[in-house]
Parts: sequence; structure tokens; C-alpha cells
Amino acid sequence: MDKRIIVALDVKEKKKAIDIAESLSDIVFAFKINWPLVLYSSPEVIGEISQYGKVICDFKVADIPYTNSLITERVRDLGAWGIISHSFLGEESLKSVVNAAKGMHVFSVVAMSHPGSDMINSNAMQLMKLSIECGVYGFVAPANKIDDLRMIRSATDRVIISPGIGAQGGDPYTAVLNGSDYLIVGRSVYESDKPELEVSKLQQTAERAIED
Ligand code: 3DU
Repeated sequence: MDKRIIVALDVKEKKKAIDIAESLSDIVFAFKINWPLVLYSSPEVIGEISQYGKVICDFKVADIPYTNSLITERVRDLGAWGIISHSFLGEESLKSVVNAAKGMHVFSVVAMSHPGSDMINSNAMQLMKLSIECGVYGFVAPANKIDDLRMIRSATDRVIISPGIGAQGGDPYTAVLNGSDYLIVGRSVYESDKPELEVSKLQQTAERAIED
């Protein structure tokens, strides 16, 4: 069975991030790095974590096309497998990410998991249409907002990666059943005494949902 878990390494200490990545390298689909880890260590952490698996940089790129290109090129050069971009900035901005990615996998945010995300989530269908036209590889859609997730799944066959499990209330079984291909999990894993056990349990739950 394919690996289904993406671990978000939102820790402040680089050593902790690397230790977790090393211990989970055989059982996860990928690692997700967000601004906190980069800002507390250095951009080179992207390459260092890449030694233990695919790295998706969750930088939620959201700027003018030229700046987006600079960010994306640098992320690719540092060794990332994927990058997460916002889509609400419009076609030219998202296209600049896809073009600069040159083979790196681009995921587009079309809905979010936090309270107050209705402003973006209510435009998810329009953002998806634009993202597909721009050639994104996949989407970020919330695991804890099942109606939004289901609607997004119904509009695409592309890969959906979903945060919002555990600490944000989402249930992994329900998320996979309603369209998530990969579950993004941070605190439930890196705050656990046994991150490997936590990932294994999530993986088993995802497998059960796929079989059902
Ligand atoms: O809540 P967790 O600790 O499992 O971490 C979730 C990660 O996913 C974290 O890096 C957060 O910034 C990111 N994320 C969301 O939680 C929700 C979104 O809509 C998009 C990204």
C-alpha cells in the first residue's frame, strides 16, 4: 500500500526536525516544511531533510509573478520535491510558480482549515478552475471541513493533500473517505512520545478508509 502520511515539521530546533525525519523516513510519503523551521534554522534545512525523503515546502507563495519566480527557483535549487502556492493571486502569479518549478510538484491552496477561512473556501471552485488551467500537480484542501473537501474532490482527479488532522479536529478516516490522498499531520506526530507509532496508526487508518 502507498504511504499516505505527510509529516509537518513545524519545530524550532533543526536537530529535532532531522531526528524525526530520520526516524520516519521509511514510513511517510513526504515531509512538509513551513516557514517556522526555515526561520529558526536556515533555508539549507530543505536539502538536509531531503536526505530522508521528499520535502514539500509550504511557503504559500502569494506575490507578484516576478517575486514568485525567485522564491520558487530557490526552493527548487535547495532540493525540494514540492512547493505549496496560493492561487487567489490570480493566473499570472500562479503560472509563474508552475513555470519556475520546472518539474517540482506544485500544490495549490484552494481552501483552508482554520476558523475564518470561509473567505477563501467559498471561492474554492473558481480557484480550482484557475489552478487546473495553470497546470498545478495537486491541491491543498482541509481534512476538517468535509463539505469543502468533498466538493473539491468532486471537481478533480488530481492529488489532494490535507492538513487539519488531530490538533485541528479532523478525523483521518473521514478525510480519506471523502477524497484526501495524503494526510498532513504535524503536532499529533512531532509532539508524540512515539512519532513512529503515531504515523503507523494514521497509515493504517488511511488504508482502512481506502479499502472501505
Ligand atoms: O495542525 P498540525 O500541527 O497538524 O499542522 C498542520 C500543518 O499544515 C501546519 O504546517 C499548517 O501551517 C499547515 N496548514 C494547515 O494546517 C491548514 C491549511 O489550510 C494549510 C496548511
